[in-house]
Parts: sequence; structure tokens; C-alpha cells
Amino acid sequence: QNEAQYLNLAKKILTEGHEKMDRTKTGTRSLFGAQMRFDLNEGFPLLTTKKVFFGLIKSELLWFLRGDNNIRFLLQHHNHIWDEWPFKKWVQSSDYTGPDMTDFGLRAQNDPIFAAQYNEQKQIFTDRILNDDAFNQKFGNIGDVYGKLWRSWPDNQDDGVVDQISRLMSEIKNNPNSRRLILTAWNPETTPFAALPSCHVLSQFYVADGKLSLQMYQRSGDFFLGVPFNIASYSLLLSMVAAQTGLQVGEFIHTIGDAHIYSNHIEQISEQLTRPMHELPTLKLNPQVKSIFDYHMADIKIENYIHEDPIKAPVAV
Ligand code: UFP
Repeated sequence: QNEAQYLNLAKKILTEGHEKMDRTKTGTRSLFGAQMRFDLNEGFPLLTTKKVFFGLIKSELLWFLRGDNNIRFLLQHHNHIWDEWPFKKWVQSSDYTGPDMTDFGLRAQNDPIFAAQYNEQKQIFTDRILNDDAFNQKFGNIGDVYGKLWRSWPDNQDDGVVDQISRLMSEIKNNPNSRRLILTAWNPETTPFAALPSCHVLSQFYVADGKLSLQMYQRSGDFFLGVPFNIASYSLLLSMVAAQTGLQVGEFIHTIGDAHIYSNHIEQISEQLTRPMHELPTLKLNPQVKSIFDYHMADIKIENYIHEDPIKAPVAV
């Protein structure tokens, strides 16, 4: 069953993972090279052993598909998953005059007085991104993230851009046997220097027997917090592309390079491993929508999602 693959891999990382230090100084247990296969005909792979917030997954994917790299759209949808990166740019700039925010991610976890200051500054920041256009222009953009790379990859040949998604849509329709149905998000010129270099480096689509499958290579996966989101997000992308190319859904194959559990997520994931699994929910896409670029929040629904309680854990920044 689909969810069991996630839980079994979590167990394997816990028991066989290398103790490995990492960029965030949190420490991890880590395995290199892992794969899970989700047959979308068995149900939509939104984990049921904890609540996964599907609204955040939807708004983030719609944001990518817009080709947007400014967090205002996310904030308008009450989605804060990308806030830390532009916030960091602001507090490190000469425009910032508030209390010192060095290492805010780690300090906010350990020091409640600092956490209150941090939350206050974050609130000021997000209010200004939403309401102050000049400020938003200066600090709301986050460079070469997925939206930009998917929809407007810089093309030096004719000073234009490549829209990888539009190209893929027509290739899948017109040349479904192609072995070149690739979506890439690793630009060696800029990505290594980005605030958060792309985690989902490469995706490949595949058509056989009237079904569309997708394999995605993720260079680095935070197995407790990030990966459940990433599974649902790429399964949603696969389902939307299938709907717009007249294909049935096949498998989402998730390949991860460094698959890690942070030391401060071990308790949480161990708790999750004791919980019962429920039947997977069903994804409903509005059949009236005629283009991959025309989906809105209300066109994407998840039905019969029976889940255990959410489990909170600190994000490593
Ligand atoms: N991460 C994910 N999924 C994502 C995303 C980030 O798991 O979609 F954007 C995690 C992986 C890693 C951290 O723990 O964020 C990125 O750090 P690094 O660039 O050092 O791999």
C-alpha cells in the first residue's frame, strides 16, 4: 500500500541512517538514494497518519504554475511556507532597523523572548509585502525558484525565455512516446547561489497504456516535514497534467538523494509510526478547466480525507 512505503522508509532511515551533520547545524539521520512508488489509482497519496495541510500544497503549486517568484500571492492565500528566505534577505539588508535577527531559525526554537521578537518582525515583514508595493518589489522576490525556472528559464539564444511547462504540455499530447519529457529546476549558473537551491531538481513524465506517470528526483528531503508535502505536490501536478492531456493517472515515483530525519523530529516521526493508516482520500479536479494554467483553489478538491491529528515540529532553516 502507498502510505506504508513512506512509513517503512522512515523506519529504515531511523534504524540504518548515518548520523550526519548538516548546513542548519541540527543534525540528521540520513540515507542516500531512496525510492517510493505511489500508484495514484489506489487513492491520492496525502498521508493519513498525520494531517497534511493540502491547502498549502495547492496554493504553492498554483504559484509555481503562474511562473511567480514573489511571495505576495502565497501570503494572500495565507501560505507562509516560503517566508523565511525573503525575510532573511530583509533582516540582513541596510533597510532593516529592528532587533538583531542573526540565526533567527535556531534561536527562535530555543529562546521564547527572542521568538516573540522574531514573530513581531515577521508580522511587520509580511504586512509590508502585502501592502507596500515598493517594499514588495525590493524584498518579495525570491530569485530562481521553481515558478521562474518552470515558466521562464533564461534563454540566451534569442534573449527570450523557455516556458518548460507549455512545451511539456504540447510534447505529452503530440509525442507521448518521447523519452525527453523533462522538467528541470537546476540552473548551474544561478541555482547553487540561491537562498534555497532547488530541492526538486528534475522531473520526467512517461506515457504508456493511456496513463501518465511522473518520476521526480529530489536532491535533499526532510523526511518528516518536507517529504509528505512533496509527495502530494508532485502527485497533484501529475494529476493536473494528466487531466489536461486526456490521460489517466499512473504512478508518481519519488526518488530522493539525501533522505534525512532531523534529530529534533525523531520523537514526532516515532509517534507517527505507532498510528493507524486510513484509506487514502480522492482528488477531484474541476473538469470545466481547459488549461493547466487556469486552475484556481476551488477547482482542486480533496474528498474523504480521514486522518490522524497533525504533529508539530520545528523547521530547520
Ligand atoms: N526541503 C524538503 N522539501 C522541499 C524543500 C526543502 O524536504 O520541498 F524546499 C528540505 C530538505 C532539507 C532542507 O532539509 O529543506 C534544504 O536544505 P539543503 O539545501 O541544505 O539541502
